[in-house]
Amino acid sequence: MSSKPYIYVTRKLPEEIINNLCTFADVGMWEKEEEPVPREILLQETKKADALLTMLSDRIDEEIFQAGEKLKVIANLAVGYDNIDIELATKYGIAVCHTPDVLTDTTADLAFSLLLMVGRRLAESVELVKNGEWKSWSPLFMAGTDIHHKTIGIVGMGKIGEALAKRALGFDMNVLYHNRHRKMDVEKALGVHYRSFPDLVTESDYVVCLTPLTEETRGMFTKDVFRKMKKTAFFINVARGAVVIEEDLLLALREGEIAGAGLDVFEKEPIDPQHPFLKMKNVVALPHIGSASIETRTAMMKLCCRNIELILKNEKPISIVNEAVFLAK
Ligand code: 8YV
Repeated sequence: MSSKPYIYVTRKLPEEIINNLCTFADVGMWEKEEEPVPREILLQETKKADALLTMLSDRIDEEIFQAGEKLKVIANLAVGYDNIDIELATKYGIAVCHTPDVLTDTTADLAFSLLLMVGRRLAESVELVKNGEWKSWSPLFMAGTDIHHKTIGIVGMGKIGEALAKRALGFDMNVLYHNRHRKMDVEKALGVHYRSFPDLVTESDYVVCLTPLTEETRGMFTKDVFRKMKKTAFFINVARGAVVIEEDLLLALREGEIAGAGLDVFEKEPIDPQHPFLKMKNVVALPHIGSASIETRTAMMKLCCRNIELILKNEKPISIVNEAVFLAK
């Protein structure tokens, strides 16, 4: 039997990444690129594993912690970790690592792209030309809404929020934000303005949700919130689908309470191809690609590997969620 630790990777990753893990561990991997690992296999592999490299689609709960008798670390390929029961992981003494920082700019780029897409009706315009429906010109043909001099309201002023604010300022937008804790240093450095959540949604032309999914934020965008928004305003979500009551958003879009939505995330992913969102002209839907650039996904994978390596060597990891576990050792 090998004396090396065993790492199980729950989705097919590039050879270069796996080779790097193989320098210090034995590695098992779910070989399918587009299908999540079946639960029974994940449980079986966890029994042998010192470390798991997981995806957002893997539910990591008590059953996993109980199966993982040798399990020391779970490295999640995402900055978010709402798929993992952190409190229990901590109780079981299992370190949970994630991938902040390396995806900040890429995710902010995507959020701002969605804003441009919905405001200037870009997806609709591309579709129209491709379908041979560009027949004439009229003064208001495909006229959208300006971006410059409009107000963006950022809900969740973490690192991605700050990076988005910089992009918005570069487009001459007025930037409002809401966050659990007011950030005077960011206000001073960037010239952005704090608002209560109700004031932010009332004043903004583009409301962008960047907040992590927690028990506090689950379902925070309700019909009352959409009703407070301007009828000309857009809602953009690059956080998690479950921060929104999707039925309420659908109703707000149908009844003209808001002008449109740009959604990178959904309560159920992949979204059902029959979902009513996908039939609406004023909805731009993306397949959860916030951090999906080759450079960033590579950096995220490398960060997961490095965190695993450090934890297995009993050294301080770069990005741990439940630091108490590491400090307790
Ligand atoms: C990813 C994300 O696009 O990091 C997160 O929390 O939601 C995104 O970066 C993706 O889910 C990678 O796992």
